[in-house]
Amino acid sequence: MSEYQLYCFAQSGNAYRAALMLNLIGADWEPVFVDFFAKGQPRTPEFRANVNEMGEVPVLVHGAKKLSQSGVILTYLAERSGKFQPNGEDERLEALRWIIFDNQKVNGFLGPYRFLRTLARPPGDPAVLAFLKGRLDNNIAIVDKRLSTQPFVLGSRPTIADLSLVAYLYYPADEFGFDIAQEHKNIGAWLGRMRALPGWKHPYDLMPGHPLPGR
Ligand SMILES: N[C@@H](CCC(=O)N[C@@H](CS)C(=O)NCC(=O)O)C(=O)O
Repeated sequence: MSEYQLYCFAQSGNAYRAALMLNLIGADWEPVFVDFFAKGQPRTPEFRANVNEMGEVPVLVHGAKKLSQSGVILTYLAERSGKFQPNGEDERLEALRWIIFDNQKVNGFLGPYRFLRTLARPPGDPAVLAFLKGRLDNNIAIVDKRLSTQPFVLGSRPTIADLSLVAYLYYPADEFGFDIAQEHKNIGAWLGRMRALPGWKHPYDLMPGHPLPGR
């Protein structure tokens, strides 16, 4: 058995953060497929009792430890590996600030937007999509501005703040109906820098479950 197991599925950008981090630090890890689309597995009593009471992926298993929330998983892996770690108190707090902003306002809206637009059956209410898109345009522009003066979120080197913020940004533009990298040039360039890191892989190549059967 590998050292780490990651409960995940290919369409989950939240899980991608953890999967990408594991790959970039060269960890010995394996995915554990969670069938969200056909079985609604994270919503089952079994999953909540045995894997994560919050009913979510990602969940990282490391020996007796079972961690959820991608920000917690990223922090744990950074501390263990010494890689992508913010240095000192100021950087640690700054990384946490961007991870929370990302979870709530950037990928926290982008994930549901893509899900309701492209993956949900039936698709989401257009009024909900319009609300999310309006918030997204504003919040993605904040990240783009941040990246206009420095190559990575905290400065000159990539950290867990970058790994959090890339969550949904490598999925195909047609799943969103707009091209984030094209519309936001600083984000586009930054995604290129992240893609160049040794061990980078696309979410559909890193986690099981793509393509969805029958789609
Ligand atoms: N803030 C969480 C978000 C996790 C999350 O929302 N995961 C989704 C998959 S992308 C999930 O498991 N949803 C289960 C459900 O909606 O039933 C994190 O960063 O780990």
